[in-house]
Formats: sequence, C-alpha cells, structure tokens
Amino acid sequence: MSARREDFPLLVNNPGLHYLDSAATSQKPRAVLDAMRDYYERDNANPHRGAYDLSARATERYHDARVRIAKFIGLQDSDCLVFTRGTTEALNLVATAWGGANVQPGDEIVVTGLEHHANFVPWQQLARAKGASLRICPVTTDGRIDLEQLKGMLGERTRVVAFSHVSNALGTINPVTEIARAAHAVGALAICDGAQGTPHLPVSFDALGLDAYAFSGHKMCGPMGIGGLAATRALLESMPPYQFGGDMIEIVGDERSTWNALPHKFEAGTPNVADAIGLAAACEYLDGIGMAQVRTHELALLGRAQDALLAIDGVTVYGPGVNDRSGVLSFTLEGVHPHDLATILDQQGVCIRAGHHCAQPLMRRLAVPATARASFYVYSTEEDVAALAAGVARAKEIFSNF
Ligand code: C6P
Repeated sequence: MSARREDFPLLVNNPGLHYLDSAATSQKPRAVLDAMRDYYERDNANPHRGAYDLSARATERYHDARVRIAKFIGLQDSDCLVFTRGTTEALNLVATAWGGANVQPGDEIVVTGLEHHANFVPWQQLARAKGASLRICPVTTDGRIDLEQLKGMLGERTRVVAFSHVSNALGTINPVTEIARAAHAVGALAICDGAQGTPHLPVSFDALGLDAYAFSGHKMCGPMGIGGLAATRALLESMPPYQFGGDMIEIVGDERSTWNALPHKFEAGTPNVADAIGLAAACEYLDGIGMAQVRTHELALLGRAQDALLAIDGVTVYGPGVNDRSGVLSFTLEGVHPHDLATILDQQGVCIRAGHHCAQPLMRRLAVPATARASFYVYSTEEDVAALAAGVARAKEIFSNF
C-alpha cells in the first residue's frame, strides 16, 4: 500500500511533520471531516425527539452510522453497539453497571499487568467498593500476558477477566479467543479493551467469543468524543442502566421508571450524532484500504524502524517480536531520559510519546520508569522511519558530549 498521507489534511498542511504518535490519537482523513461537515450542513437536528422530517433524517443518519460501525467490528446485531465517549467510558460502563449489580464480597476480578489504566482502575475501584479481590496476571519479560499463570488464577470465585486486545505501551497482540475461553470455562465474563485493536487489526466481535469489547473512534481515523461498547445481548439486557435521563427511558412514573430498548437504555441524553457519522466514515475509509493491508503496511514499517533503532548502540526495544506486535515501537536509549529524547525528536519534526503511557503497573513490572514510544499508521512512511532513526542518533550524539 502506498502511504496515504495526502488523504490527511493535517499532514498535507504540515509537510515536514513526522507524526509517530498514532497510538495516542490518529490523524483524520478528509472523508471523515467532510462527512461531519455534511451532516451539520444538511441534516442536523436532535434525533429521536422531533416530529418533523429534519429530526427523522438525523435519527436515520445516527442509526445508519451505528450499523456501519457495527459491521466494521463484526457485530451483526447493531443494537448491541452502545455509543460512548470512548474506551474509557465503555469500560467504566461495564465495571459500574454490571459490577455494581453482580460483584459480591469475596469475589475475584482478574486483570493483567499489561493494562492501560482505563482497564485497570475501574476494576480496582470496583473490587475496593465491593470487598472483592483484584488479581493481577503477571506479564512475561518480553511483555506478554503469562497465559499459564492466568489460567491458574481462574476459579469458581472469578467473576470477570478484563484484558486488552493490544497493549498500548508495547504493542503486544494478545490471544483474545483463548483468554475468553479460559474465562468462560470458570463462568466468568470476558471483557476486552480494544482501543488498540480496532485501528490496526481486522476485528470480528461475533467470532472472538467475548462478552464485551470497548473501543475509541479517535484512534481509528475517527473524531474524538465517540467510541463504543460492543457486547452480547445477554450482557446488555442483564445490566441496569449506567446513566439516567432523556432517551433511555420508556415510561417515567412518579415512583419508578422503565427503560428503553437496546442500545438506547445505555445512551442517556442527546447523542453525539456528528461524531458517530464521522466514525462511520472512518470505518468506510479503513475498509476501503482493507484492514489486512493496514496491518501489512504497519508491520513493514515497524520491522524497518526496529532494525534501524537497534543498529544504534544503547537502544533497548521492549515487547515481543515484531510479528506479535501492532505498529508500536517502545524503546529506551541508554543515558537519555525518554522525555529528553522526545524533545530532541520534536526539534527534528518527529512526534513520539514518552512516559508511562497510562500503564504504570506495566512499567513497574518491566522495571523502567518510562519508555519512548513511536507508533505507525496508514499514513506513516519510510521517511518517517528515517527521521525517527536520525533523531535518535542525534540524541545519542548530543548526550555523548555531556
Ligand atoms: N491510549 C495512548 O497514548 P480513550 O482515552 O478512552 O480514548 O482510550 C483509553 C485507552 C484505553 N485502552 C488502551 C489500550 C488505550 O491505548 C487507551 C488510550 C492512548 O496510549 C492515550 S493514554
């Protein structure tokens, strides 16, 4: 696949920029920006409320967006896709709504040492509130979930296993189906954080055997402020609502109320229609490339970048081999703090992330306070890789003079 830089206005408007922080958020193709503008210019109204044609059009476009996004993630029953602000809100939704109603003192909640805080803290807080215990599955030295240890941790008190599809800090691609099967074998729910899965890998929710899968639109060419929770109908119907207000009710009595059908039961208040339309356009854009092609492109750049960095004395790369990672290169340069490295790279027009990547439990396990992280996407080029390698070499040169 040729690099798609020209589809992304921000990259066109910043010709010297090497944007290598797509794991934090992706840039947006023109097709997404156009779709959102078109909605506001032609069909904007409050959906599900107005008795006039314009509101009906907004309702239809919101519905169509849901169907399109559900198709992208392999979820046939689009009513089982609940829109949220993103992965964080989707995971908090399950932990609060399901966990609040189902977890009892003495129960066990299993997470892994690889998790982003969004898939760690909600479970930690649920365990604390309920008198349950949080068990943290160890990671191997090469940054994988230790499957044998995970299986050994599961038992009759396990209520939920929460784990990521792909690690944001290292790029590790986890065996989702195997973990879901192990969870189900002990009667636990399998909840997956797909924030770094949907942008980079073909995903079929219906085939993965999960109870729920959370994702964010802004990491997959869509706008910020929209994402979702895909879940089984059984889970969504069994969970109480998460928030209360307009649209999520059926009948409101003075003493009690009843709830709207799925997915509206979990979408209180005026919905984020334009961003849903933008995310649907992002799905269309990515499908136009083909997710298998997206993966091939990223893998090629990742391999080149890793070879180039490892040729620099003092570079350490974290995580498993490139074939078991998404387009993430997490590394350190001996004698240079990752923040200094990121600053020097910025001076060469290279954007990377440095720090703990919202994964402090993982950093403790790897015994590093921080790493530098370069991450690739559909618009990344060989020039970006060359600029990264040149910038790291420059940082080494600067610091060798101290
Ligand atoms: N990771 C990163 O630079 P939100 O913020 O809700 O869209 O996504 C949270 C989240 C949850 N899980 C994983 C695996 C993630 O990577 C993220 C977001 C960004 O790595 C920003 S911290």
